[in-house]
Amino acid sequence: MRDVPDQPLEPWHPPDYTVDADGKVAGATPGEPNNWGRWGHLDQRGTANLLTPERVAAAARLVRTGKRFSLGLPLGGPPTPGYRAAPLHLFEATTGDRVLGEPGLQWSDDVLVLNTQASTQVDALSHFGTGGLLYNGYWAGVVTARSGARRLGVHHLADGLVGRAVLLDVARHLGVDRVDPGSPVGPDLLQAVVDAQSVDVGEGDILLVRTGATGWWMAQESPPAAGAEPGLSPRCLPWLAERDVAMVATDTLAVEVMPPEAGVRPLALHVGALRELGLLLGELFDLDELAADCAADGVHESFFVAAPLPIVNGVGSPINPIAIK
Ligand code: UVW
Repeated sequence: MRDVPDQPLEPWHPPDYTVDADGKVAGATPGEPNNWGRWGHLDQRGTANLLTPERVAAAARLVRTGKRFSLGLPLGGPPTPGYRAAPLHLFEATTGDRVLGEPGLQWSDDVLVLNTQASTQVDALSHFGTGGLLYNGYWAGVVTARSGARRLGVHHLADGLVGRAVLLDVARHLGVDRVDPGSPVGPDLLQAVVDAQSVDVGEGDILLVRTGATGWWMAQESPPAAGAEPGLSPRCLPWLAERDVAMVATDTLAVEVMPPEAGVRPLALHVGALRELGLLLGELFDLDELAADCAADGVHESFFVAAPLPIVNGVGSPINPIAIK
């Protein structure tokens, strides 16, 4: 066999911190702004705590016409934006096979092998950290290949992401089909869209920010590999924290602008949202149909329902979010 050179190794220093029996790093401090400790020392739900029964009931009262919009991309069929493998969809014991073979009862099963981040999805708070730390001071080592997310798993969100959604149509506001790839949406632009649409954004809201990216991608005959895409600048984090929103979802792969702005660490918004604020992130939302309806009737708020799968210790879940107007 030919010589195989050893891969270079990074030096590794044993951690100089202590992890307590709760899976938390003793004495860990968050960056700013943050929600560590706000819902308790052992909280694993972050801003899902803002989706209170009162807010859910108030959001349900927004329903006027009963029109429903699925914000989920098709699973299978056309390729989904991104670099993750398409779902593997297998059929077992199908009706047709039973008709073609021995007559009798007909029934079908199917099996889906799906990267939970590969299509429309919510990130669990265990999905992302930095410096060995996750939301609320949990140690990043609580997530292992053997056991999954032993803290901050997506099953903690299984009672649903339900509340008032507000669509902020950045692309329409700018008069473009899609915001340019690599172009950041900063807090001033978010506020300009809020003002132009005459909507309010407040505590516990679910923000749906449309850039046009997914619609553009899905319309391509030969979809390009994932690369640059528009998205939120990490400069939006204080704006989001001040308004105390429960979730931010976009029609992009990463919510945040890719590549990052000059001088900004990659995935800084993921860190600021998931690790510091416990702020739920939704990705690859298909917002075009809802946006067209909002533009037509001038109503940008809706009742929003999405049910993460109760995947024990999962770091994310596919969802089919529904907006009801
Ligand atoms: C990464 O790309 C690592 O995460 P996400 O799918 O949340 O953007």
